[in-house]
Amino acid sequence: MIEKINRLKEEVECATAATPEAVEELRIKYLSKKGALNALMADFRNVPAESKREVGQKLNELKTFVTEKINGLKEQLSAGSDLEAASIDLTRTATPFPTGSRHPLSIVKNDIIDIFSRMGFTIAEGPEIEDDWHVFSSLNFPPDHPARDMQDTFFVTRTPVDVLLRTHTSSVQTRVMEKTQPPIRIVCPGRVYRNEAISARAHCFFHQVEGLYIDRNVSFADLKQVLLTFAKEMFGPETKIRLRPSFFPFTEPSAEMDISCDICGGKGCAFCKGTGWVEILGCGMVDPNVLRSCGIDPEVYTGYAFGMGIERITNLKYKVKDLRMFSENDVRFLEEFESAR
Ligand code: 2NL
Repeated sequence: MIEKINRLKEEVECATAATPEAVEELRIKYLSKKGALNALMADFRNVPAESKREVGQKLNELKTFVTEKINGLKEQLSAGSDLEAASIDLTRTATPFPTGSRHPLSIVKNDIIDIFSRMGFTIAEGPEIEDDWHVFSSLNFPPDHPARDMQDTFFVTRTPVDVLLRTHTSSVQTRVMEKTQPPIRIVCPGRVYRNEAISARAHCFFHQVEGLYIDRNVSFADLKQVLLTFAKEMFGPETKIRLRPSFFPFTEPSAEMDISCDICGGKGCAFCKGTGWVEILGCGMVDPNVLRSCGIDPEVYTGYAFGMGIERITNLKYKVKDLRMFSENDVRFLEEFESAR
């Protein structure tokens, strides 16, 4: 019996197969019901009791050996066919494929963030779907302020509480103020929503970067210096700034900032409507009511904030005439801007 087992093992050891059919033949010959291995198993009954242990073990080993051998042959063959399928010319030049380009709003957003990062600001982000408190109430909007109107704001639900699409990224800043004590120095980029009819000059969503700096002894002069640095970095070292008094519910005093028109250099042209100046952002000292609402003591801390539309800055830099271009995804427009790689 042992001899038979050894012979069969040798036989299988030498077996080869060039095709899947040949492997299958081997499998049938050795492993099927009527195969050589089962024949040996049947003989096992006649093995004397004292040899059963040794012979049984050998038989089991043989079965494992044959199974592995046949599986091995199968694998060899399929690897071979993969190789054949992969016999492509690796020296051929690759087919070029378009890599796409960075969206102009992303380019400008990143430029703005880079400039403020170099001045020590970090980035904060928050949800686009917001509640009334973080978008309006905490920011000193009176209950009857027109911005809270259905005409201006997209509401998701009005009961039991107002849930809405944020109309500015200030809600990110109120969330940060609620969670952290000063010093706070952040910029908040993001998409905001307004209930407006879409035209060349207005859209129902646009993008903003707002900034906030709160610490002891922060003054309007600090704000002015940071914004002058931003304007020169963004639009060139010759750029001048001008601040005009304005009003926002969340800042007091408030101002709007113009930069010298970079088309006519300040002499006056159609772009700046003859004034030599173009408006780029709003800013001011954070209203004490806002600080108090967010758990920051206005007797100890002061701060400034500013906000700008990324579309507006992009229009100034790249002279895009129609706001709708930014959301149409027309590749002929998008390809005008720097490559993404
Ligand atoms: C604009 C004007 C502005 C702010 C945004 C702000 C945020 C907090 C507190 C106080 Cl949490 N102010 N943000 C301040 C002044 C102006 O944006 O025209 N944006 C496009």
